[in-house]
Amino acid sequence: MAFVTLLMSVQSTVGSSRIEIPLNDNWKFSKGDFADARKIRLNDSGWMEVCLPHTWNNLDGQDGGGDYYRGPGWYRHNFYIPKEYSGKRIFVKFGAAGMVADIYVNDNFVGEHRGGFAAFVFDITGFLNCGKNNLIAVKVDNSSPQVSDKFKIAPLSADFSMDGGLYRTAELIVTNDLHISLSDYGSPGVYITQKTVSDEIADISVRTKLSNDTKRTRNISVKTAIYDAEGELVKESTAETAIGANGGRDFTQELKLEKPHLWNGRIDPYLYKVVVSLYQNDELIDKVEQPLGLRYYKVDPERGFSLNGKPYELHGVALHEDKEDKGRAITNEDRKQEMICILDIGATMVRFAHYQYDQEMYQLCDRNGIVVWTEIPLVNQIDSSGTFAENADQQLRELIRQNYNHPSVLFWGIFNEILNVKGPDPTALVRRLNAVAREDDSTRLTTSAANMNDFPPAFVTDVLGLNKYFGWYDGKVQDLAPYLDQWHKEHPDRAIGLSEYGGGGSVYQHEEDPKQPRTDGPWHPEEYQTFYHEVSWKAIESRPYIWFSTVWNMFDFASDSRSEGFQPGINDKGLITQDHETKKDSYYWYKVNWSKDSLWENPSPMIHINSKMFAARDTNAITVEVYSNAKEVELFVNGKSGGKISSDDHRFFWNNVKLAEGLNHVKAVAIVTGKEVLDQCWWRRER
Ligand code: GCB
Repeated sequence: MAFVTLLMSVQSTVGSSRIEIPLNDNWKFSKGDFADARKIRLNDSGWMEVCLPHTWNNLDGQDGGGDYYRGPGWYRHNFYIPKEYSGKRIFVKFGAAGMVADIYVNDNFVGEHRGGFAAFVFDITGFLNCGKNNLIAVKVDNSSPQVSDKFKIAPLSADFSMDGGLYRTAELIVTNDLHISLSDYGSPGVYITQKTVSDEIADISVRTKLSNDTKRTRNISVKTAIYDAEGELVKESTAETAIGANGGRDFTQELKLEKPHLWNGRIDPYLYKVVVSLYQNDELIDKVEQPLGLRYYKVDPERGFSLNGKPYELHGVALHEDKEDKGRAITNEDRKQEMICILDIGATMVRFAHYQYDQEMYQLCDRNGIVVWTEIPLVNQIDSSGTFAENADQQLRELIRQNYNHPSVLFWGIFNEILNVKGPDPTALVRRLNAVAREDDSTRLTTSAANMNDFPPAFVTDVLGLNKYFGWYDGKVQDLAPYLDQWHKEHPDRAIGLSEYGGGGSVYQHEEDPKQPRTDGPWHPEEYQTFYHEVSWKAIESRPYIWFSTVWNMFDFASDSRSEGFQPGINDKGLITQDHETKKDSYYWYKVNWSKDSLWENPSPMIHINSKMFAARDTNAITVEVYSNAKEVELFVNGKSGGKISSDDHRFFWNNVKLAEGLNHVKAVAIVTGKEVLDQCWWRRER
């Protein structure tokens, strides 16, 4: 298959711009280390056939015990390179490899990449044979940091399974020998800087990294064009330049747009497109397209966040790249489904915890107007070595350079709870990383997520978020509101947001009037999670100084060393189950609140009966709770009205509702903007 794909694509591309050839099918994989795995002649017929994305921890990383396989695994792929490609540059790009990857082509060592979440690219031209079959062999290793210094990179410890493997897609990129660089920390080689943006004008500079892999100085012309959402050219700049032999240079073009159409979050996620094209003697030799969303924003300690000069409430969810039985090897289809949930719940923001995500996810956020906080995996613990710091620098530069052009990204996260495991003072490292972020991108804000009060490193970043679990890990859920007020009072100049808050809940465990459960115990009733979020959201909503809030977490996720709640190996704080199928009641609590937002002129009507999966009841008189954005809701039990009630906080309660022995049909009905909406369920009274 791969053979045919390569042959067909070559005809349309030789002599013109770059081509990208997916490298996802027909891989051979074997877990473990093998001395000859890089060798062309190795007989790998007994190896497993896999496609990318692939991880070896999709099952053992989610089954509890903290004993999932951490070690080496090898991938091999044979591919044919047509003769016509000689004289071209050929690169291999991996979306990510968890955690350390060594690349070999035709038995030659090409290079190593350390860090489990960023894309990386190697120029493999010199190792390939055109007109012949070639072998790429990749050793991927997710050994724990205790094994050797090579693995002492962030994250050293974390509450998620650190899946190994080539868990994103891969491709070959074929360019001419004059091209836009692919060698700058995996970036697209084009950096669009929004120097100033207002409703009146946008001052944009586009810096392109040019590469000349030939032995003489070459003259080229660089055309940078901006197209609007309809594909009409709106601005263009063309200039000639020379690039020295075997070298590269940055080339910057300035463009101005009057009365720009702004990227306005979920209200209007308007995107332009920037296309940088290189020409030599009027022939197109390379081209890169990038999104452009023009926006300006501010975080104010008193008034919170504003987008394009207007208050804009940032509320949403934190995520992980994970899904039941797939681990981190999720597909773009999975990501689209995630985005459907993110939009449906009414989120305006996501926090990509705790590492860099796949490009598709950033693109989905660009297109749908979701504001992104994205961060490096500096989680829980640090190491004092210089190599650890250098690798953290590298991971941060990769994060920034690979995502520089995404309009949805507004915040670069530097760390999360770095002293959870006792270690060296992290302040110097945080200062260093903050400086790296500013150097690479002076237009966005740096941020951090801290769980300790007055934690000095959290005052290094431009803004910050607090991870607070009152009513779960400590205190009562009602403690959140006074805590926030006190913090705000003590730090009037510092904007405060909530980067994490949440509690576990299982759709298989239910309790009327739930008590606060033991967090590390086996009983996490859904009803307590619901109560937790009702109280927490009310505290957040009524405090306009809070600049953002992200629930921990949108989905239950794999954390193999956890042993609590309904299922070992899972962190169950999601608003949706780990298979991404079942929405918990707390999901609907946010949906009803977030869809009433002023952003949505006509929120879609909604009604939801809570505790639907609490199907077996052992009392005959129960309390029924319904969420709706209607003013009034009527409840019916077995066809008989239980009364119409009104509410001004979307929660409707019927106390002392009597269930008959056996199966009961329960229905809630309301009228929202002239439309009838209903929800129903069946509950069985056991005795
Ligand atoms: C946190 C961590 C996050 C955990 C979460 C939890 O504070 O930042 O990685 O998963 O708490 O569920 O305990």
